Amino acid sequence: MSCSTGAAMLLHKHLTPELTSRLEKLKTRNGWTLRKAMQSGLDHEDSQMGVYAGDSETYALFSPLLHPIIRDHSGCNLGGHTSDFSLDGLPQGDLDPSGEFIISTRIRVGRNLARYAFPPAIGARARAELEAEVVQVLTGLKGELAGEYHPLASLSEAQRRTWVEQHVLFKPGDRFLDSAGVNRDWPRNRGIFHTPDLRFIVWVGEEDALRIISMQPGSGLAAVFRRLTSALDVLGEQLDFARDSRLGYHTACPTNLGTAMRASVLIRLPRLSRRPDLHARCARLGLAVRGLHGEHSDAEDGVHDISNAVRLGVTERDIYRQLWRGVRKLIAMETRNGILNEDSQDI
Ligand code: DAR
Repeated sequence: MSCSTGAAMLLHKHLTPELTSRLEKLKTRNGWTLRKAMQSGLDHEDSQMGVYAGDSETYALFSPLLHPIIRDHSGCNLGGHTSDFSLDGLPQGDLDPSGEFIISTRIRVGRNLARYAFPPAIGARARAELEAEVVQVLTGLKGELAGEYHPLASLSEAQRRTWVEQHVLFKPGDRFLDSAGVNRDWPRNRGIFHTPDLRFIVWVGEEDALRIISMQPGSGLAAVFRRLTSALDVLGEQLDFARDSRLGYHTACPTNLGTAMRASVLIRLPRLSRRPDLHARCARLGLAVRGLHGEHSDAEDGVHDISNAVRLGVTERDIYRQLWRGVRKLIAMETRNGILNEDSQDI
């Protein structure tokens, strides 16, 4: 299914006075209301969506508003979402064997637990219970996934700063997340699980209950994908992830619904970076461009974070294939100084 992406702040576009009067008195079992859902959009006119979910029930109770917003943003008709982690028949060698372009590869998924409120709405006691349940499972992981958990409050400021600079650890939520309530009781019952080689990491209590991350230096996209798939198989057997057959995995932000997967490379594109059409070229390849320090950051020295633009209405296999093909084309364009365009047949 192809998905186009939508326009600017969607809350104002889709919230009518009739919908407001119809929804404003409703409340989920976790106390999430229409006002709380849209507080971030009310506080920040530059929001893309302007809404956050406090729990799975949010997507059902406020569907008259949220479903049009989600359709608009994702370009999908919400007819059904399926998962497919298979790589059979897809290229699995190194995307950039010479290492001239790709600095590192990272794939993350967001997950929330079905019986807890999501970070915007969760209370202090429930956040402590969720952390304890998740840490018990994480610390039981074996083999290449074995590691240790560190509550944020236990980290020295030097260790915290080092890991944040290395993009290993998360910071307090940005102004959008702060308005949505994600930073309440910070840093209590948030933490990071990691393997000794920092190639498998789990953030506990960031924007979603879990951000499950596989990453490594270089361009081994298949190895990163397989490590994540293995982890999700084990974690999914022990943790009840919030999801349904229409929206896929439920996330606090509707932009992450579906696969909740962002597969990315940090890549040097010094020649393409000087061209005004890099973002447009990437968009036509189904890719999004971020700066060196993730969302809302700028590129530095021609280094960009390139990732899949769509998460809903596609499978994890689709995302792998799209990133693979898109990055190969960008590298070909870079080596020919952008002379080729993305639908050229000889790249
Ligand atoms: N700032 C929110 C969410 C944008 C997507 N980024 C996330 N989920 N981290 C907005 O509606 O603009």
